[in-house]
Amino acid sequence: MTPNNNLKKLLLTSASICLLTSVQIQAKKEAPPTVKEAQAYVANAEATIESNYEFQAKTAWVQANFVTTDTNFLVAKMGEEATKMGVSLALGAKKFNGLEVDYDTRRKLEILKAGLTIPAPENDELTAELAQISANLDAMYAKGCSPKEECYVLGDLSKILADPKTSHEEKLEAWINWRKVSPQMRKSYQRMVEIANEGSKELGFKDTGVLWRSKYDMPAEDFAVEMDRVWGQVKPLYKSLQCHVRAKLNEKYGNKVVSKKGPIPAHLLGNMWSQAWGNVFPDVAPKTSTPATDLTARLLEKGYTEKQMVHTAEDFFTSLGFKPLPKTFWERSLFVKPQDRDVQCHASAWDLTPDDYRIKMCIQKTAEDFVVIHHELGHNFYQRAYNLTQPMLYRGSANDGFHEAIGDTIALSINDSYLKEIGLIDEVPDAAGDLPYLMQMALDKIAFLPFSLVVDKWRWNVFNGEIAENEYNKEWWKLREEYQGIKAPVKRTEKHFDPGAKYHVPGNVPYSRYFLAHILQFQFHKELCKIVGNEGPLHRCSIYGNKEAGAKLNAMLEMGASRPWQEALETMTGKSEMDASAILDYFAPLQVWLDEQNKDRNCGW
Ligand code: X8Z
Ligand code: ZN
Repeated sequence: MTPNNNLKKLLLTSASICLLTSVQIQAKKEAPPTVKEAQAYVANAEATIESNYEFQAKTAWVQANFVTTDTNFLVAKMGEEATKMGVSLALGAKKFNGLEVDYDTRRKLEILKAGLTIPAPENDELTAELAQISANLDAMYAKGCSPKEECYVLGDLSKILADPKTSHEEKLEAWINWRKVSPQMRKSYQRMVEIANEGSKELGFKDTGVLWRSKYDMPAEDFAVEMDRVWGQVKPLYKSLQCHVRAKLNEKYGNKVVSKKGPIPAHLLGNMWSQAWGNVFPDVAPKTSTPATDLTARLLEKGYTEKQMVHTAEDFFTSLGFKPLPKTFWERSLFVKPQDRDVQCHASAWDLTPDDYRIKMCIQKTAEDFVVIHHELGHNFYQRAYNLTQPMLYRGSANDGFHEAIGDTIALSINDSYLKEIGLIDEVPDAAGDLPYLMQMALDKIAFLPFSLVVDKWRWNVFNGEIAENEYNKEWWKLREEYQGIKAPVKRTEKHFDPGAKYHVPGNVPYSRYFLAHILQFQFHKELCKIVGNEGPLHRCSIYGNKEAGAKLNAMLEMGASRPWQEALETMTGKSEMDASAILDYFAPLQVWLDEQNKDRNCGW
């Protein structure tokens, strides 16, 4: 189901066999474990997970497509049983700690131990309470209502923020309104943290943040250092971008609204969370003789429907040699927001059986959503590649960042040469169009990086107790200011719970994966572009139609989670290290331009 990894599969595992497993474990408690027992344990765990997966995925699918009190009830029940199962499997796997076993058995035991995202302790009441809280948080976000039952449509509010022509007052109102849905999550969130931490401790992790960081084939402490190392590589580019955007927004709105110094007010960056800034492009774009292609306008002019946008994305994958998605994908996916019911509109990709793939998305006919469609299909093609080749516990990505990177890697080829090839534009603009294109990309890809760090730095510190409940919001904005150089446009207090207004917080989806993905996708793109024989700049390279590039990509996808991610990366790029030099190469011409623009400005905040 949604963000697609082993962990979700464990969450989707049911109770009946769970009991059997724990009984077996208890019966064998006395004797020291043997290699044979470890192997049998793993085989049993895989069978258990597999036999329950479909039922649980379908329960979750129905709830996400029909958010009602009844489906919430069902999903809470299912979550409760799934967590029990995951905890039981993890505790059972722990029993084999220190035992020397073959590579696959060891790897699978480790996957079982760190499989859950929000574990409960071995206690029925607490497990039930946790499942109820998780389901409620998720539903609160999907419904988008304040405690006074004023309800908001995120898509509509987002349009106000995205439109450069709406006033800053209108933007502020939209920004504030969406944040009325989250204060009611606060108490539940705090309780969830308490219970999940207790669960994590029982599994042998200091807190839930440590659990999250220990899924990367390296010690948890090293992972945080690795993230900071890579952020250090790209930070100068981000600072230049922030500096230029702030100067341009200052020109547009005046000193009273945007100061020339200090952080930028968060409602003016074209996005509800100021996470991707592509919508302020018209205000900050380099003025060159050749304007950038307006893809949204082209899609509208050509009369693209939502479904056609998905077909075009699928065609990119098939052009690389991937088989088309099954017929059921088209019959069962959700592409358009229904008018008559609540759905969880946050886009997601699902694998319900090894031949049932779907996306669920409230598509808007914009360039932004055209890219998100590629993102989602990347999940589906990854899922199918490993579902057909790997055993249950390896049916996931090399790490969660890889899953998030595949569709985005494909979408890096959505440039003018590709758009001409598929008839969306008639002529490829000359090189003068490159800077605007790079600016458009940087507003989305570079602006995103510090945001993706903030979301998990905040949660890591909540889980380890450094951020107490009475400073949730203050600390959120402190991190937003420190890393992103943005600030809340109006006073926020501890009555608010602004992290909860971002899907992944109530949804408990770890966010570091997107940081990793934004770095990795440029590494992948660079390598694939070598294969297609690209000799020009990276932003002009499209891998569309190249079967050799597709085969290279597929080789990595088929590995699933069977090897450490460093090896998967090596298969693809020849190097086992995450490295921001590809993203820096890509944006090198923009960095030069930004330096020139910023030379008389006071950058930093
Ligand atoms: O949540 C998503 C995808 C589903 S995995 C739509 N993304 C993050 C977000 O929307 O915040 C993609 C980029 C970042
Ligand atoms: Zn995704």
